[in-house]
Amino acid sequence: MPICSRRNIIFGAAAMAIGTTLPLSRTAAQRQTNPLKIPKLLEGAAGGRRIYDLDIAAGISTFLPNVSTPTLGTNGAYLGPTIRARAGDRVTLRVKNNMAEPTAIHWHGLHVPARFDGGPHQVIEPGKLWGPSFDIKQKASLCWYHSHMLEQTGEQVLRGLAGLFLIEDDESVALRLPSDYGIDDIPLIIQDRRFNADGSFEYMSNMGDAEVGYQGNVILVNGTVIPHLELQRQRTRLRILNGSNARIYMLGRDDAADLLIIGSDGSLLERPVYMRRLRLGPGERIELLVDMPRERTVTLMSYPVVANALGDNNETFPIIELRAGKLEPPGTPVPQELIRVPYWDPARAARVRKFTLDMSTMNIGPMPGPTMDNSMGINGRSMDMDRIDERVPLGSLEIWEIQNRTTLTHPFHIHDVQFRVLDRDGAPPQPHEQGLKDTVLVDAGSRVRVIAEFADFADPDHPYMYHCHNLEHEDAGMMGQFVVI
Ligand SMILES: [Cu+2]
Repeated sequence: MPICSRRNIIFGAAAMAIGTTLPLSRTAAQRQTNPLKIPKLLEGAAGGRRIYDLDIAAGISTFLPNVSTPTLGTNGAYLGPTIRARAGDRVTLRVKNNMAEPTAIHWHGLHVPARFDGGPHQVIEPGKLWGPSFDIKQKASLCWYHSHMLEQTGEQVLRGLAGLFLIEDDESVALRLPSDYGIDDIPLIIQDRRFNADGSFEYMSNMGDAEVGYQGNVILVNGTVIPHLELQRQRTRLRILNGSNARIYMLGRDDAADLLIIGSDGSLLERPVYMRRLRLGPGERIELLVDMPRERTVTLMSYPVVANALGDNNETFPIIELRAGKLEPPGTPVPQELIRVPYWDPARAARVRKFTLDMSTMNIGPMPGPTMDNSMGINGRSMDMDRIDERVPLGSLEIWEIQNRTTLTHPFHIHDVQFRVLDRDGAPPQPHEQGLKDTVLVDAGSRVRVIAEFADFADPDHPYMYHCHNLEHEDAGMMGQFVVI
């Protein structure tokens, strides 16, 4: 499939549908902001086993004034509650599928047995209940859950099947970071959407969706269009998930201040780092602290991504406005030491496992793959539910080397483990990428090495996935399966 120039066409069509001319940026007439919606917090029953009830159903949501949008949601019309648990907890998730279609719900970032991982093999048929039970055995982290239905992940996530999964541990609690959920501990699920004239989400209506991945022209944060947040405490923690199907954001503040970053996907950082701009790919998470001086407004923005890959996000637009009134200053300074991030010596790795990301239309050089029956694949092969691609010995420490042979940037995600990024084309990872991670951006033509230990859960019959977290790429076959044996 050739690449066509479609951005203007699409923006024009969508603009007509929602009655604006420049949806991503905001004109003076669109200064009207909406209070940020906060997903409900689910903590399960206290003591013993924590039980979380998740009811998935179709619903109707209102994102734009007087426009009804058919959506999917968990315990509500769109997105789902924030699940919170603590390391050491035994949890049971009772996932009921009240939709007319099958789904699968994956615990992204969680270290759990493969049969409870919620990948494409754990289908929940309509009307059925799925009840995985497992122990939380990992560090404090900002995880999430979302549809992982084979070839329908992009569409089901787009329609609303996603939510956050927060994990705390003794270390994170002792740091006394802001943790009053919805008060000074604020989730931000950033997504982009396009709307049809009838109010439904527009999806897969052009070649760009299928090749580059879905790019919307309206930003939603927790399902809120043009949101603002009235800060209640001067020091506020923002837990940010890029829950978009394919859009990469370059986050930054609209004032001169740096972002104060304290956490990545799977852990806190060793110490806070300050960065002017931070690139966040689909599936990646970041934790920020905002220490807002009194009576000011700061806007968290997305700025142009400068990686020179096709489909890069080159626009400048607001994500959310943060407003501070008269607030009490925090009584304590920001801790300068956070945690020890696990370190694995690359010299001890049992092997280097190599992966190439391939697209039939956008590869640099020839396509060597034997069975790329679909337009995208890994190591020349498209996803096949009946084929185990990799067998990883239980307890082994491995380096996974991901080579991107295409002209697009891909977010690479590995189930089961939290890894450390060793290097990107030989250079150390960015400061905000130096905590534990499960998803990493691999730039066009570049190579990323990560290191992980496959310490638990041997099971020859149930595979874990590794895949591109650009959901349109995943659905088109850029995914593979590994078992721990
Ligand atoms: Cu991809």
